[in-house]
Amino acid sequence: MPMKVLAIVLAGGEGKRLLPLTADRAKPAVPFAGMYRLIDFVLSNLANAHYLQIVVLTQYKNHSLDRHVSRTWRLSSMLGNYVTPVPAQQRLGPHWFSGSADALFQNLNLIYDELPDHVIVFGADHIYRMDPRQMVEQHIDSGADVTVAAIRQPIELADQFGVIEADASGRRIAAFREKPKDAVGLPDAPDQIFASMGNYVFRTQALIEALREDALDPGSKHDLGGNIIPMFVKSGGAEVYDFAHNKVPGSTERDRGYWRDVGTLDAYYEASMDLVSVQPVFNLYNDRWPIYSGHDPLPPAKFVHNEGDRVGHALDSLVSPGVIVSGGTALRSILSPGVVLHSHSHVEDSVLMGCVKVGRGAIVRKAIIDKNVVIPDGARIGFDPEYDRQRFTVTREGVVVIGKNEIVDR
Ligand code: ADQ
Repeated sequence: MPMKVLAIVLAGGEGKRLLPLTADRAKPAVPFAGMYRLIDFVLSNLANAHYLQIVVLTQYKNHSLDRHVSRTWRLSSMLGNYVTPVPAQQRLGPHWFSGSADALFQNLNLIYDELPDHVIVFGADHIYRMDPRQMVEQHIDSGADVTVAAIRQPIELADQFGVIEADASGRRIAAFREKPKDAVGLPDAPDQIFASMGNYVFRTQALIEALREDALDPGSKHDLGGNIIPMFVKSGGAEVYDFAHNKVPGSTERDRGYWRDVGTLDAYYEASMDLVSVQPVFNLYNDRWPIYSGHDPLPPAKFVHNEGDRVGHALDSLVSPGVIVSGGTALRSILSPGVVLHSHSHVEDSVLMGCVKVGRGAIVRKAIIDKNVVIPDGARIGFDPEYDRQRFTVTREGVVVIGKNEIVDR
């Protein structure tokens, strides 16, 4: 009998560091690369691996996330397959925004319903390709209670991750510290740490027992990384899965091991600009491990040559369906569905989300512009950092970010 596996995707993150993009949507619902939402990457990894019983736990501002998951990820139920968004239990008071372990504890009934042998618990806000079957295989072979996926990261980022120290075998986790300020580098690379990717595989019974014990602890923050994983490390039942060994069909030396936590605006921007570079590291076009998404029925993108010498064009850019480039120019940019560039407008090094309109003669540089924003005729964005800072969010790296539906003056 093959092992039965239930996948749970944690999609309740607030994503404060992505504000204003998360002002009225959960972080996993943030649009990416024109055609996707962040959650599509983890769901595609699970679906490509044929893990098709998937529960998505949502919480914070979950409206657009629920709508996206229910509309896009409707699987045929005939074979018992599903992707079900489950909102947080309606509890009032200070406990509303509870930790990830509490979210699992509140939904233990979903695990009892399926009675899986193993439970995959994956985060929802990373850009990567991964075949989770290889991790599950290692987990089953080793007999571990939990297996944690890990990747090498620069030591400066240690305080953003769960940091893993493996024992001499390189497999058993000897120590796990959530977001430490004083991490020590790896023996073979002192400038790197082994970071948890926030992706776990649990033996079902071990998970249930750990969640019950944690729920009774008044001192716990009910956090998987902060509380549950350290519990397993103490009992000796935690193993590490090295993501560097994961191989996905169609991947190359170049994109193998690519994983980005786009938790900050600058990281989001950098991952987006990779896609418009001439040779991106992340290959969106690997159709042997597709990234799935859904979108409204839209006409093809159109480039219009409308005013004498003005030829509407885009170079080194991703151009989605429904876009109209009418005598404007896009360079190294992502144009999401429904974007319109009017005559003599110029957009460069920017991400324009759905239905952004750029007026006649307007210039946009190094910006992320959220849905429906109208850039008025002749406006200049990304030229005067002081003026931009008064009106919008400007990141440390100087990226101007304009929130959804914000009104922009000239
Ligand atoms: P963080 O991402 O900081 O670190 P957390 O905020 O708990 O941890 O988010 C983890 C995942 O759970 C995200 O996908 C988030 O959307 C979701 N989530 C959080 N609270 C939730 C809730 N109550 N209900 C549903 N979903 C919820 C984690 C690990 C680190 C690891 C990094 C890798 O704790 O050890 O290194 O991920 O990015």
